[in-house]
Amino acid sequence: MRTTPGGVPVSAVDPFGDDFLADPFRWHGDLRDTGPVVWLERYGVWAMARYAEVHEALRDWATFCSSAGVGLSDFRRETPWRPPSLLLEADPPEHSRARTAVARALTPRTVRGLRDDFSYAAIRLAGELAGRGTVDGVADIAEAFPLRVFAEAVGLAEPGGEQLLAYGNMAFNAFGPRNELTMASLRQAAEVGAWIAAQCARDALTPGGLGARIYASVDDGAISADEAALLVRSLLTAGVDTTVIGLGCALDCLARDPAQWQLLREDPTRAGAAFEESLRYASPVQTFFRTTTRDVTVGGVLIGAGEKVLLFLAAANRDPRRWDDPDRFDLRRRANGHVAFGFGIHACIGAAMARLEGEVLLEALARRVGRLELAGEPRRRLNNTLSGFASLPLQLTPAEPWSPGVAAAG
Ligand code: OVM
Repeated sequence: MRTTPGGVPVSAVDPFGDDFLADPFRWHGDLRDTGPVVWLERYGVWAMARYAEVHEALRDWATFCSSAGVGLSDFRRETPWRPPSLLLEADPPEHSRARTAVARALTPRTVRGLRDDFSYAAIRLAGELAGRGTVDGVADIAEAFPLRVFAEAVGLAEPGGEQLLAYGNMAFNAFGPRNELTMASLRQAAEVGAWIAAQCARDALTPGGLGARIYASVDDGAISADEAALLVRSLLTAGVDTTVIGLGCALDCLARDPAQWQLLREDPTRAGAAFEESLRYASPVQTFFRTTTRDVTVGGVLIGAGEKVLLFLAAANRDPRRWDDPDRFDLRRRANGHVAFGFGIHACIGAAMARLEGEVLLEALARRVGRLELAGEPRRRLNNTLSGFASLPLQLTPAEPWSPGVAAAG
C-alpha cells in the first residue's frame, strides 16, 4: 500500500470520475479497507469511508466545519458559484439562527398537516399508473410525485418542475470538482438561477405554504427578508432533486427483489421501513465535505487545520463494521442510524417531509400494484453528489381488486 511521507494510506481514485459515479458502491470497500483516513492524491484532500469516522466527523461540527463549503471548493480561497447557503454552508452561531427560522416553518405539526394532501396525490398517481403496463419509474413516478406535491407545499406560484430539477442538478454537481458534469449543468445557472431567485421573493409565495412560514420569522425580527429569501432557496435546492433520486432508488430496490416487494404488498404499512432501508442502501446524497478548523487526529492520522475532508455517507451506510450483510436490501432490517440524511447539527431539516413522500408513495403503490418488475435496463444518472437513475423502465401489473392490500385501503 502506498502511503504519504507521514505514513497515511494514499488512494488514486477519482470519486467524481465517470467510472466511479457509474457504480460508486464497487469502490467503497477499497476505500473503507485502505484505512480510517485516506489521502486522495487526485484532489489533495482527506477521505473517510467508515461509519465510525464519518459519524464522528458529522458530530464534531466545531472541528469539521461547514462554513468553508461542503463541496471540494474552499470558500476561504475560491468564490462560490452562488451566495453560500445560510444553512448548509454555515457554522454556529449563524447556522443556529438560520436553522431555527427554518425549523419554525417546518415543524413536525406542519409536516403532519401535509400528510392528507401527499397521501391523496400518491393514491391518485398509483391509480393512474397501475393499469398502464410499462412506465418510467423516474419520469412517471420519482419525478412526477414530488413535483406534484412540492410546489404546492412550499407555495410556489408556478409548478416549475424543469427549473427545480435543473437547479438541484447544478447545486449537487457543484459540490464536486469543476469537471464536465459541473460545467455542463452550470451552463443553465444564469437562467435557472434567476427563476429560482424570483420564486424566493415574499410576494411570489402563496400564504400558508412553507415559504410564507419562513417569511413569518422576518415579521418578528428573527431574520431579515434577504435571509428569508436565501432560506427559501435552501428548500428549493435541497427539497426536490434529493427526493426524486431517493424515490427512484427505492423503486429500483423493490423492482429488483420480488420477495421484498411481496413483503411490502403483504403489509403496505411497511412502506416507511422500506423507504428508510432504501435510503441506507442507496444513499441518494453520497458525499459531503467538511473543512478542519484545527489540527485533529483521527484513527491515528494527523489532519492539519484548514484541510478538506470528504465524508462518504454512502460507504458508511454499507460499512460491514456497522451493518450485517450491508449490501443486502432488507426492509425488515433496523436501518436507523444510517447517515443518508447526515447527522448532528446539519442533519437534513426536511427529513420528515422526505420520509412522508417516500412512505405515502410506496404505500399507495403497494396497494395498487401487484407485481413491480424491471422492464429494461435502468440507466444511471451521473452527478457529482447524487446517485440514482436517469430512467428506470418498470412493468406494473395491477393488483387484484379483492386482494387484502386494496381492501385494507378502504
Ligand atoms: C441549501 C442546500 C443545498 C443543497 C443541499 C442541502 C442537502 C442544502 O441550499 O441549503 O442539503
